Amino acid sequence: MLDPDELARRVRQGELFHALRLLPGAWAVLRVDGRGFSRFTQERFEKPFDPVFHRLMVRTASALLEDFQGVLAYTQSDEISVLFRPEWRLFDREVEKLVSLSAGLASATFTHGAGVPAMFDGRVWLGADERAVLDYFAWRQADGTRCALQGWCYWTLRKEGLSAAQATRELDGRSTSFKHELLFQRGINFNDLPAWQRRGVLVRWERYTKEGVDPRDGSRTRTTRRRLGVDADLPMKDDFARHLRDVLATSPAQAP
Ligand SMILES: Nc1nc2c(ncn2[C@@H]2O[C@H](COP(=O)(O)OP(=O)(O)OP(=O)(O)O)[C@@H](O)[C@H]2O)c(=O)[nH]1
Ligand SMILES: [Mg+2]
Repeated sequence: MLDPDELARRVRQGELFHALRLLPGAWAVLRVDGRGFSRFTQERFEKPFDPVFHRLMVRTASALLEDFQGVLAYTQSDEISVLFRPEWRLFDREVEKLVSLSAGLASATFTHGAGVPAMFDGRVWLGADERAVLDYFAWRQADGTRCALQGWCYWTLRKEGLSAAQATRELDGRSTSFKHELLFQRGINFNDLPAWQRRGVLVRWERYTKEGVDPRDGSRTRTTRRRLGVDADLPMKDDFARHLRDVLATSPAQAP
């Protein structure tokens, strides 16, 4: 019979990924993405975009930001990116914990709100400096804009009676201006659609002043607290980067 300590030592060697940690001093983003949401949303939500679905995503992003104490969260379509500063130390920066817990919390929050089981995957991104962070979010926003245009064209054609294959073929390899024109011909100006659909939204911390009464002497008190706020009308490209820089520079630290 093997000594129990020896057994544990030997078996633990199989926990190969447990030692993996986020690189010290690096910025990190946890990104979760709805699993198979093309099919999941098909019967349940309006296409291409549904404000009810979007509200569930914002609620899920808020839960992640609050629970993991990130700086900000950005959501577009069925994905959420939560940003953490280099000095962030939760869960000892263990990758397995962060990826599994973020996917778990996202799945639980969304499922609770939707009332039907939904699953998210999770992954982690590392960046050396603020420049890399801005590039990351520029990339996710550009992806969101591209998919929003594609989604609007696809579902407009489907609603006209085209099959999935026909609509896909019609749009295959087409330029951005072709897609804008396709919508315009049908009375839809892509640039006038709600910003949350085209540019995604940001959830971030904001300061507010709480008024109260001191129970000891009845005097009025004012304390500064922080709460989550949503930027639902985001700018794009360089202006989005400027906005993110402002948020990073002014974001209130965790309340004592
Ligand atoms: N109906 C509806 N669908 C949405 C909405 N927002 C996002 N989606 C859909 O969510 C899907 C997200 O795309 P992906 O993440 O690439 O595809 P997926 O099917 O989730 O596949 P995996 O992420 O690889 O598991 C797209 O099909 C979007 O159309 C919405 O508001 N309404
Ligand atoms: Mg998905």
